[in-house]
Amino acid sequence: MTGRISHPLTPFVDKLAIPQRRIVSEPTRLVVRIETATHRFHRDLPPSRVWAYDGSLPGPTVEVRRGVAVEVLWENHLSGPLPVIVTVAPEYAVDGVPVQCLPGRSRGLPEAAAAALTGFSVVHLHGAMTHASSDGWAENLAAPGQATLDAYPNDQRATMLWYHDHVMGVTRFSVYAGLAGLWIVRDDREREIELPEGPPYELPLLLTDRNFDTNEDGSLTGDLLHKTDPEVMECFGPFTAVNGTVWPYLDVEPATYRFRLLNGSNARTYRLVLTRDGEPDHGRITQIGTDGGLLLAPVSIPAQGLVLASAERADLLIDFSDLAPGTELTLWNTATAPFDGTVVAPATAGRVDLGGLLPYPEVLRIRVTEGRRARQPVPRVLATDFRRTGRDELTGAVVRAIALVEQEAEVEGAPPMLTMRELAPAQAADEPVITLVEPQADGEERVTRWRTVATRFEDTTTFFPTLHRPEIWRLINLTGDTHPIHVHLDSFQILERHPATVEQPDNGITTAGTQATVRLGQDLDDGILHTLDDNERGLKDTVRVNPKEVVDIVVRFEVFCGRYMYHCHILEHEDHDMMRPFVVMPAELMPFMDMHAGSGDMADMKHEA
Ligand SMILES: [Cu+2]
Repeated sequence: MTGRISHPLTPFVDKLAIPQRRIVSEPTRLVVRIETATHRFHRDLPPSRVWAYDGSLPGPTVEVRRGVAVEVLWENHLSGPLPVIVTVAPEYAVDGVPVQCLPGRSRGLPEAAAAALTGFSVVHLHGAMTHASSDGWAENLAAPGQATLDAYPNDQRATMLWYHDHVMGVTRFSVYAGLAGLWIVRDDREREIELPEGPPYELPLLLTDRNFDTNEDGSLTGDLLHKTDPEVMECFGPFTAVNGTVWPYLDVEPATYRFRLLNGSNARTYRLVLTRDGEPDHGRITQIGTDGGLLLAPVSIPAQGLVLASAERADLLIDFSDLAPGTELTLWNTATAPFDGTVVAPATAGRVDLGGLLPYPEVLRIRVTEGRRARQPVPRVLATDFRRTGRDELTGAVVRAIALVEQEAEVEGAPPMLTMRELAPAQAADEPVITLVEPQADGEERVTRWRTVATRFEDTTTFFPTLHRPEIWRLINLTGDTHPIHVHLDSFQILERHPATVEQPDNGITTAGTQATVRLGQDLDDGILHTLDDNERGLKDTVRVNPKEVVDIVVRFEVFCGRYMYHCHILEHEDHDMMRPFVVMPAELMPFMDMHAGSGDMADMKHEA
């Protein structure tokens, strides 16, 4: 399905807005009001009611030097109801067009439970190294009228973080309502290599997809609409906003710019392609950083385009210095939804795909103007403060395995249940297990069996990583979609991405058990590149796990102990129920921990690497 539907909003007529900056140079306490406000997403739209930090969408960008501690008093002044109409359309398609492609409720009724939400909040600073008490535990809520004081040491690598709401079960609505903002940590290395700092040459770009309700005549009301359909549980909005403006334009001088991108969408993955005169024009883009800060050396973006799933970031240098004033470039999204990792040629940029829930591929128009002509050389060495860990250095490390599992609903017509199932080595042969088959260098196969020890967020904690000790976490995707998995606290390194075949018996997925055979290292002809991209070789806090894939990451918690969480960053998945806790403990306390079922297997797991 590739037909066109009309543009209800004119693309590229509003200027890109830069969120207000809060530059912090010495230890400070900031006060941020979490409040109900109005925001205009496009000049052709009436103002929308939103929830926003300090009344602005996105919230103010906090910019701080490494090691400068910031406390934030998050004051909850929200007033209900939730400024989002939440609805499940009664059918997947109307007149052959999937309803999620369209604005308006498509005959769905507002969901009463969501309409009753009054504005409980909790703030998580994504990617931050904080004490657990300031990490924004999803159940530690502030009601309207209450406030929370959180401490952010900012003693970590320079990078762009983001703060957003994280309320248990309804994060998808409160972030969609507008509760997100950026937080930039800067350090000396960035100044040494003379990276642009601040506007006009350094620009944050926060991408979000949104949908709006319609009047009887089909015109847009401006009311935010979280619409799903009976077949797709995620919300994929048809309109892309950059820093809160739908399809903005940006004027640039013929100079080098630093774009700091974040995908802040609930569920939509972007594959960004820059075109000039209708052709991909990626030679001028150099990626220098990712979620966890600078890469070791600059890299090109992948040939197919820059893929960013929810919560992933990219730090780019883009050189416009060769271009004449009047030149126009366009940033497009070529990723269909739900995203499954399938590669698409960049030449498809600009193409509509209604079946792929991509009615409007526009993202941003860039116009070159008169001005300072200046090309910034890209340093050949970027980060000097980390190196990649090899598998040979991980002998004896604890190995943990997590299966990403979709279970059909027991009630007909209900969406499937998604869980992250924590696994432990299985002793008995008579229980449902995931069998992992791994070819070895000597031609032999290594076979391990894993039973399910936790599936839901409220199940017993089974992950107790030891402070300072590296661990390998294996993410095994048994579903048909890509899941961006985010681990709170320290950034991690992606060790390997393995292609894998998955065989599942009928009824292999039950509420408590998981049965499958997963064979690693197969050559798959499934249109997905099961390899690690160059821009994934830095430090990450969110990793895409594609279908038919096992991704091994190396986690190591270096500073803080306590209770944290990891989860899928598709917010509709995080809310139910792809989220699990873990507890970091110092080695000296481990002998005193009263371990529960599941964690008793740890002794066996230590020899797995
Ligand atoms: Cu997911």
